[in-house]
Amino acid sequence: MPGIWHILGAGSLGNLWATRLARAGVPMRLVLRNAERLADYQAHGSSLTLVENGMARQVFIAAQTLDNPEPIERLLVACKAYDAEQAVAQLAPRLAENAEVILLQNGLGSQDSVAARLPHARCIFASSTEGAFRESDWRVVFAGHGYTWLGDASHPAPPSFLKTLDDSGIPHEWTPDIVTRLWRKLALNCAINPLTVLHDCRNGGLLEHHCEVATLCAELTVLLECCGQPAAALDLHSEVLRVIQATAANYSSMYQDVANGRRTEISHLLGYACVAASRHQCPVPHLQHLHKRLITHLASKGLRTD
Ligand code: NAD
Ligand code: KPL
Repeated sequence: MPGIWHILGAGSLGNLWATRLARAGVPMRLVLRNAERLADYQAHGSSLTLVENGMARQVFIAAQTLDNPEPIERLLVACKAYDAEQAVAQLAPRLAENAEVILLQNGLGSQDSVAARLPHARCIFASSTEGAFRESDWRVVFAGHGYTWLGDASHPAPPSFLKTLDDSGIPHEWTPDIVTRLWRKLALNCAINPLTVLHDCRNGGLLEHHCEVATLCAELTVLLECCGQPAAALDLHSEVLRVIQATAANYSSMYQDVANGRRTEISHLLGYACVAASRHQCPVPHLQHLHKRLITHLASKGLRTD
């Protein structure tokens, strides 16, 4: 069915995208995990609520389960990085030849795993600085305006759906350097997020741990260069300090996951960086030590360490 967007992952970011697209009249389906979840959605009036600048707006969106037979031409994957591959595998038989699959996951690793499962689809990677959280099921709060970069490292031509994003008011840019952007964001997240968890502080609290941040940035810079990502390494330390200052009052996403007893995306952030360092024989003792400390901390809270 040309033109229809299927949204897999009806969580914070998925619902932020779904409500804005639906508001602009874009035909779409939420793809829910099972019949129970679909029944719950229908009992809530088959609608999502978007809260933006304190104003709540209800948007009606059709939904279906993973095993619905409808073919999929365009799929937005908004699951966590650790769920993306398995969730997409469940939908793979429904994907049309040359379907477009947009991957919103943070960190690295999940995008390649998904792409390997879908050799006949066009996988488009995304990196977003927008912020959203779920106030309750089916109700999402637009918490931070930002930008989404999209790109396909193997095909530079932009897809036709960018016009739909314009019409839906989703700020975005098409970039051939999406992998560089994802590496840069991963490095920022590795320098900030684990330390906020271990020091139990807001991002601004890291200004009191200046030396630790500087040491991690120095190692991350060398790692990015070893991994063939020199552009992602440029002025990393200054950028990390800028982000710490600009988001001083915020709790990092990893801090919030831990505080709420949720699984973190550690394997696709710090874990991915440490594995890449071993593969390139790049010494990163402080990053490895940080990874071990974070794993110990997560385990002490009864949280998953992968
Ligand atoms: P979330 O946990 O709020 O939502 C994920 C949703 O996916 C959940 O509703 C979950 O039930 C669903 N899901 C998982 N497996 C599924 C399956 N097999 N079938 C159907 N549904 C399934 O997560 P989020 O905060 O929206 O984050 C999604 C991704 O976007 C993450 O990688 C995150 O790092 C990234 N991101 C989030 C934000 C944000 O502000 N929330 C900002 C930038 C990037
Ligand atoms: O992206 C972030 C996060 O919290 O995940 C920032 C604000 C950059 C901190 O690392």
